[in-house]
Amino acid sequence: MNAFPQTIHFIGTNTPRRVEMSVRDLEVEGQIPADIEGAFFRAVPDNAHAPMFNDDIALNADGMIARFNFTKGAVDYDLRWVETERHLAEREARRALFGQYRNPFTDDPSVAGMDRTLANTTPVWHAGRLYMTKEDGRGYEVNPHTLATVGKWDFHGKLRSQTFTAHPRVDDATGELFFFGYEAGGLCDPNVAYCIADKDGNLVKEQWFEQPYLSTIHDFVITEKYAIWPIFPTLTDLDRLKAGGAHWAHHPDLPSYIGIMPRYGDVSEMRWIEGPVGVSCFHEVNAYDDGDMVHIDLCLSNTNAFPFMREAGGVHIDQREIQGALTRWTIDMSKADPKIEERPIGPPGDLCRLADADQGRAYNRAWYLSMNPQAKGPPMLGGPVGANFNALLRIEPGNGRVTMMEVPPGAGISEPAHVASSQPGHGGWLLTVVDIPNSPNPADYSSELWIVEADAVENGPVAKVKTGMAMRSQVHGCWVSRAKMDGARMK
Ligand code: V55
Ligand code: FE
Repeated sequence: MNAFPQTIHFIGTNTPRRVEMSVRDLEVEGQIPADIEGAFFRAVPDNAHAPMFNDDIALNADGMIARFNFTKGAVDYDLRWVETERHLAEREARRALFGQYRNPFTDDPSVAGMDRTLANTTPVWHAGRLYMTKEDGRGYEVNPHTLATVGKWDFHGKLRSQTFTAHPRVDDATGELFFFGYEAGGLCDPNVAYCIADKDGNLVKEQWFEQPYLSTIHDFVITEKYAIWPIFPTLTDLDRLKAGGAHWAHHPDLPSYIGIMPRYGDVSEMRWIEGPVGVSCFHEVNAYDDGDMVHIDLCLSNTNAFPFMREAGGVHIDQREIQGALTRWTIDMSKADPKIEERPIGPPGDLCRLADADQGRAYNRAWYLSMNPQAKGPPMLGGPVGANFNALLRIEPGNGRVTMMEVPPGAGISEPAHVASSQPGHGGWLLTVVDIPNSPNPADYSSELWIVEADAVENGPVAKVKTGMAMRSQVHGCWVSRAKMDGARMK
């Protein structure tokens, strides 16, 4: 049997597509700006096989890596499976062998002990190498030219952590990669590995610390002085996993925390600051320090945005009832007992992006996705939470100025990538895939790549790449300039 369940995880933009491809010279409407020379890599999880369990979720789909390659105004498209150990074992067996999301106790006995990571969340570029990452395992190196899988990356045998976050941070000024891995010692291990790789990709520091509870640490932030882990009460539990239960359950009665330490310091300097109860966040926009004050900007909501993580914790609220805001947390590090001061700085939303040069520094603009309050009709189904965003926002966090790009009725929009401009004073460009419905059938839509002026999102796209296809939902993406592609370690 190889039939897919008809749940939210397999319909709309989650409809299994499962096709590797290479297409040259996609149809382009309008003019591609000359600055856009390079590759837009995207993680688009898809299902090589029907799942073992009918209640499977979109986060449990095999990693695929997509690339829009822009050269001289033309755009080519390539899409390949990430050939993880798991993907290859299932390809050989011609069926799913791995069971529930991040629960090895539900696997076929034939794969006991095998690495379960799917490398399906974020393409990461650092020091001339491309990785596909998922927070439950190490990254897989991928050849950026051929998209062939090279293998699991352990920093030339130096990395101890068994996991690598899907949200490392690169300091654009120093070229260093700051990253972490939680459950670093294996399933349900409370240890978090905090690591730094230098601009050449050498692992120069790895230290482990314990988190206060077994939370999902999806993202973190750096400033010029600090490394900061905001953590939220969505927790795992070994006994629940052994009983065949969910990896994550949200705990509405527990507090959030911030772990903060000097970014080049020792983990013994970590300070834990208690935050609001029951809240949730998957992505931070940015953080920066200003004297003793540290500002952390987060896509915060009053409960977990994933229905299956809420339900596993007994939280039953409709997706449309979730409240949130782009939120600034400020702490005064000169205090013996710093408190979090909280204020909203923008509408609710997620999938935030920043110009590379603004990472960890005071900044005056960022972009993220939201629900347009004026949009008529239901959103495009699909994506990790089951409904896609339908508005792209540009925010000036200093003054709260917000501008919005709308999409056609019923369309969905995916996380943009920012491309810097070579012209001084020009804010660059955003690339974002928009899925536009063709009929009431949720699987019937056309995916277009829109090119938008980053400082004038309200004007809509200056060019559209018409793929002629319905593409599976993206999670995250990254832009790699032609100069970086030319400097890749792999040829
Ligand atoms: C996220 C995505 C994941 C995952 C955990 O976007 C969290 C959040 C695509 O996989 O495993
Ligand atoms: Fe993420």
